[in-house]
Amino acid sequence: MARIFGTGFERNTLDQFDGSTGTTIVPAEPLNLTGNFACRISDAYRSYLKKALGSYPYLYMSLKINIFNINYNPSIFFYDQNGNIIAKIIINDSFNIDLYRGSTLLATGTSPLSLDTVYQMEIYYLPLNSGGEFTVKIDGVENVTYSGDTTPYLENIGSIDFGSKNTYGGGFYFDDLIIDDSDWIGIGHSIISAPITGAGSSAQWTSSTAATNYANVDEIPYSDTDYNSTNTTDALDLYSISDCFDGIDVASIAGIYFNVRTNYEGVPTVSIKPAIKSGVTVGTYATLSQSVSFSNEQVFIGVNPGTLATFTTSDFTNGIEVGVKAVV
Ligand SMILES: [Ca+2]
Ligand SMILES: [Ca+2]
Repeated sequence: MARIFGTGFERNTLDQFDGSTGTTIVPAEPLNLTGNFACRISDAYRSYLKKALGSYPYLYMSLKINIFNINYNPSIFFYDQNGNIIAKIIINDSFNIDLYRGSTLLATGTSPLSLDTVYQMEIYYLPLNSGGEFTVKIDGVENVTYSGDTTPYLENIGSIDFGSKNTYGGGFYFDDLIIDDSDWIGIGHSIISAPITGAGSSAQWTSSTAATNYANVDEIPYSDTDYNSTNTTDALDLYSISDCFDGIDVASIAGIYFNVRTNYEGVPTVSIKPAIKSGVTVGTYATLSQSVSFSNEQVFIGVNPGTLATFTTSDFTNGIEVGVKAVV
């Protein structure tokens, strides 16, 4: 399992995406979606939300989708790394799922969807000129599949549009987006938030304000006007987080999508790693990329650094901490 990206929109921002028209964050609860927030792709023509990915030979994806208007045909577009449209999923006028290679219809599902209903849609897309595959499952059941030539251009996936900025449109809500480069996601996945709620056991970075460090990084959505900074090797900032599983029945925890906004000024001599403290152990993870302007970075962490096992709900009642460490 290798998670590429995941979001439940619980940060109340689209800063992890790469362009949009007609896309907003909306309350999740009235839509029977997860947590506090979900994403709405407008039903106006050419409404979309783009996620740039780089270049992947194939991808698996899962999202919860709730269609509210089919006028412009809710759609998901796949682009190669050169920006060519290589495939698309279209909810057609009969509410069935159409699979396209470029502009060529490949296959149509026979189990139509309904309006105002939450489905878990899983997608596998392998763009190859021969031997490719394009499959959509609904609630764990295969709805439509095609094998053969699945790309008119390159054999890689560079970005995905939810909705469309070319033809077609949106008209749907979605949530709990998971992108993986190794296997089907499986049904029953939800993404909830564990917001920063207080000081942790280390505060070695410098607050930009008179406030305690955690208060600079606990905003939902984020604010870049207050922040913590350091240029000192090994400086560790830790924050306590909410017991996000309190009152929620959870079978298992796949992992933590750890999100950090970073930038640099001057010439830094250190890099930043996400940190998790479990018991007395502080685990650090992949170095975050930084630039002169703030950007959002995400690291997926599947193993508790203290127990070296998958996370459990008791990790959160036992006071797990999150933060950042400066490293050379
Ligand atoms: Ca959500
Ligand atoms: Ca802030």
